[in-house]
Amino acid sequence: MRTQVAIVGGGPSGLLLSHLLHRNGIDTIVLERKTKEYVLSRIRAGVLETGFVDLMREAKVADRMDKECMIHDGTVISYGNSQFRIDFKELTGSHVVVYGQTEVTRDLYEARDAMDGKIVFNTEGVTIHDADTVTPYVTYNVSGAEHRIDCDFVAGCDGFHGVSRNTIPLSVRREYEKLYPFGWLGILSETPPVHDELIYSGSDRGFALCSMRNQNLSRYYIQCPLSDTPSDWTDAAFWQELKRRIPEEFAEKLISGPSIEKSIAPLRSFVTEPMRWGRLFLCGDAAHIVPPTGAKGLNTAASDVHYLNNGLLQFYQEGNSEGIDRYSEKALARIWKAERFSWAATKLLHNFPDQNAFDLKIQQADVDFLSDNREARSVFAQNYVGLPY
Ligand code: FAS
Ligand code: PHB
Repeated sequence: MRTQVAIVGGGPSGLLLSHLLHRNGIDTIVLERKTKEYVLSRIRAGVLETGFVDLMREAKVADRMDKECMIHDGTVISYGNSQFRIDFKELTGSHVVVYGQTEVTRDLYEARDAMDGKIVFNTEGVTIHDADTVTPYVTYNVSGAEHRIDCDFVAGCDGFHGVSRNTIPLSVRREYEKLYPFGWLGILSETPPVHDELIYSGSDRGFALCSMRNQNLSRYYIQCPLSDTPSDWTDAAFWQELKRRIPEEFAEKLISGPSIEKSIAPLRSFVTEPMRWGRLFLCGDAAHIVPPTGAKGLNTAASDVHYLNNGLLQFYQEGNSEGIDRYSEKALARIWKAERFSWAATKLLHNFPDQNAFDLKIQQADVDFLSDNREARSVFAQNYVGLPY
C-alpha cells in the first residue's frame, strides 16, 4: 500500500489530522491498535479551547458540537470554604467550550467514515522504518497477516504508550518529566451538575474538581493516593469525600447517584524534544503529557495538529518545507507554556505529602493573590482559555 501520510493512532489528534489533510486532497491511512468502540469508551478530556473549536470548524466537524456544547465564560476556584470566580469573558473577551473528548472522537470517526477515510483497526506490531530517509514505510499486522505502507511522512499520534516516540533514537531525543505523588479518581454520573461552571477546589483533604458533560451528565474528580484503585472507593465514599472538599453551599446542593464510570489517572508532566525526526512527526500525548488540572491535554494535541497540518499543506501545495522544518520548534514553544500553567495550577490546589506548614501558608497566599489581584486572574484566564497558536 502507499499513502502520503501514514498516521499511527486513531485518537483525537490522529483523526483530526487525517481529516484536515484529506479535506485538502492529501491521502492518509490511520492505524489504530484498538477497536473503534474501545477508543470511544474512554472518558478523558472535557474542556476545549476556542483554538480547538476553530480547528473542528475548519475541518467541518463542528455541527453537533456547536449544537450540544456548553459555553463557559468563567470558572470557580475555592480553597477551604472561600471561593472566587475567574471571569474569562471580562478578563480575556473569550470563553471555553465544554464538550466531551468522547463526543469529539465520535464526530471525527463519523466524518472520516463519511469521506471513506482509511482507518485500520486492531493493528499489531506497528513499526516505523527509515523515518530518517525520504522513503519511510510502516509495517504492521492484522490477525497475523503482515502489511506494509510506503509513505512520504509518518505522524506519530499514538499517545504516551505508543511506538512512535521510541522510534526516535535516544541519541537524538531528550525527555523532561515530573511525576506527581498522587492521582485523580474520576467518576461519571447521570446527575445534574452541582453548578453551571466548573469548580476547582483545594482543601486540607486534597484537590477536587466538579465538571460536567451536559445538563444531566456530571464528571467529578478527587485527588487520591497513587496506591488506590477504583475498587477501593465505593460511590458513597466518593460522594462523601467530594462533599468534604468543596464549599458547603455546593456540598449541600450536590446531587449524587450511581457512577457509570470510575477510573484513576496518574498525574504526570512530560515533554520529549524534538517532536520531529526526519520524516516522522510526533503529535499530542505521543510527545507531551500535562496534569489535567489546566485542561490542556487535548488542547495541546490540537495545536500540534494545527502546526503539522499547515506545514504539510505548505509542503504539498507550495513545495515549501518551512512549516514542517519549524514544526517542532513552534509546537514546543506553545507546549512548554501549557506545561508551566498545568504545573502551576496543580501546585496551587493539590496537597503534596512533603508539604510543611510554611508551604501550606505559601499555597494559601498564592490563592489569595489570585483571588485579590486582577492581573493574576487575567494571566490565569489567558492561559485557561488558550494562548494564541
Ligand atoms: P490518545 O492517547 O487519545 O490516542 C492515541 C491512540 O493511539 C489511541 O487510540 C491508542 O489506542 C492508539 N495507539 C497507541 N499505540 C498504538 C500502536 N502501537 N499502534 C496503533 N495505535 C496505537 N485531558 C484533559 O484536558 N482533561 C482530562 O480530564 C483528561 N483526562 C485524561 C485521562 C486519562 C486517563 C488520560 C490518559 C488522558 C487524559 N487527558 C485529559 C489528556 C487526554 O485528553 C489526551 O491529551 C488526549 O487523549 C491526547 O490525544 P492523542 O494525542 O490523540 O492521544
Ligand atoms: C473534565 O471535564 O474531564 C475535566 C475538566 C477540566 C479539567 C480536567 C478534566 O481541568
